[in-house]
Formats: sequence, C-alpha cells, structure tokens
Amino acid sequence: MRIIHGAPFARTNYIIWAMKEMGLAYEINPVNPFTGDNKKPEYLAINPNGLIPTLEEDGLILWESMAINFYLAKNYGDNILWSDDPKEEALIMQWSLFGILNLDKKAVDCMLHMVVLPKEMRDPATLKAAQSDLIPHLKILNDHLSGKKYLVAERFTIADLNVAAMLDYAVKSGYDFSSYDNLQPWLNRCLGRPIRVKMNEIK
Ligand SMILES: N[C@@H](CCC(=O)N[C@@H](CS)C(=O)NCC(=O)O)C(=O)O
Repeated sequence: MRIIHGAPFARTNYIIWAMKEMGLAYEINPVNPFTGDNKKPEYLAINPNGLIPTLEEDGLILWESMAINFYLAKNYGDNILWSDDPKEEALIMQWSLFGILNLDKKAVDCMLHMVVLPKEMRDPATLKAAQSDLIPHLKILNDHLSGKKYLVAERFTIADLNVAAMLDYAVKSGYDFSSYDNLQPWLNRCLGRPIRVKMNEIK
C-alpha cells in the first residue's frame, strides 16, 4: 500500500507526477496546509515538520520531496527516471538538490504572491525578491542546457521532473522565461509531457 499525504496543488505534485510517469498505484490522503491539517497531531506523528508531502509505503514513512522522488525513481519504473550509472545518479541528485535549494521556494513565492494568496496578503517586496533571486540560478540552468535536451544523460529523468515541477510554479505566476534560449524549450519539453499536461488541466 502506497499513500501520499498532501495536496495536489502543493509540492505533493512533484511526487504525483513521478508516480504517474512510472505507472505506480497510490492513494492520496488529503492534507491541506491552508486549513491547518498539517499541524494536527495525527499528521505531526508521521511528519514532525508539519509539512507536506509525506510518503507512506509498507512501513516506510518518508518526507522531503526530493528524498521521496529519489526513493521512488531508484526502486521502481525500471530506471526510466533514474540511472544505474553512478555518475549519472550523482548528477541526477545534484540537479534536483540545486533545484530544491535555489529554485523551489522562490518559484513558490512567485506563485503565492502573484496568484494564490488573497490580494491583501500578497507582498510585492517578497514577489520582487523571489523573481530577481531566481535569475542567477536560471542562468546556470540555461548555460548547462546549451546543446542538450535534458539535464542528465540526454533523456528525461527525475532531475528534469523535479526541476521542471518547481519552475512550473513560476510559469503559473506568469514569469517570463523567453530570454532563456535553452531553458525555455527544455521547460516546454518537460511540462509538455502528456502526463504533466493532464495534471495541469485538473483544477
Ligand atoms: N523541503 C520540503 C518543503 C515542504 C513544504 O514546504 N511544503 C509546504 C506545502 S507545498 C507546506 O507543507 N507548508 C505548510 C506550512 O508551511 O505550514 C519538501 O520539499 O518536501
């Protein structure tokens, strides 16, 4: 039994996308941070951080979205999102961790302060800082993607999925990627995958 605790509009979507790409069965236990479900004692008992997502699978309880996606991609799906080459494996982790450290919160802030929060709670200064703090990291990605279709191994891996899912929050906030000649087509390639398009159609 595989249960993902979280909400599809939140970072939980990184995990749902990975499970769908690999055709894994799962159940969702809805935990909505906007209504405080994540701070209830029963949820804190499985994730003391009070953050979503959390994966529960045959006695394993695992939190932190990147750890969850590494676990799933490494153990399921016949390596379609992973690699058994140790160097490629390390690069998959490198780009995913680069994303979670440098892109994830900034992209979420763009979405929150542009679209999601009620107007009176949006903070223009936070939005501006998030938008401009993304730039040096987007440049690094753009340079890396020169002459490449994907981040690692010239095929779509969990690294592309993780980083593209993070940047999708910025896309949904209207962030302009058009000046990034390599990053923009890569982002279109990843977010244009049929499974992701379908996920984004569900409101
Ligand atoms: N580094 C964590 C971040 C998790 C996170 O911040 N989740 C948000 C929702 S997307 C949350 O639970 N927020 C609730 C709160 O801050 O109270 C991960 O990647 O799993």
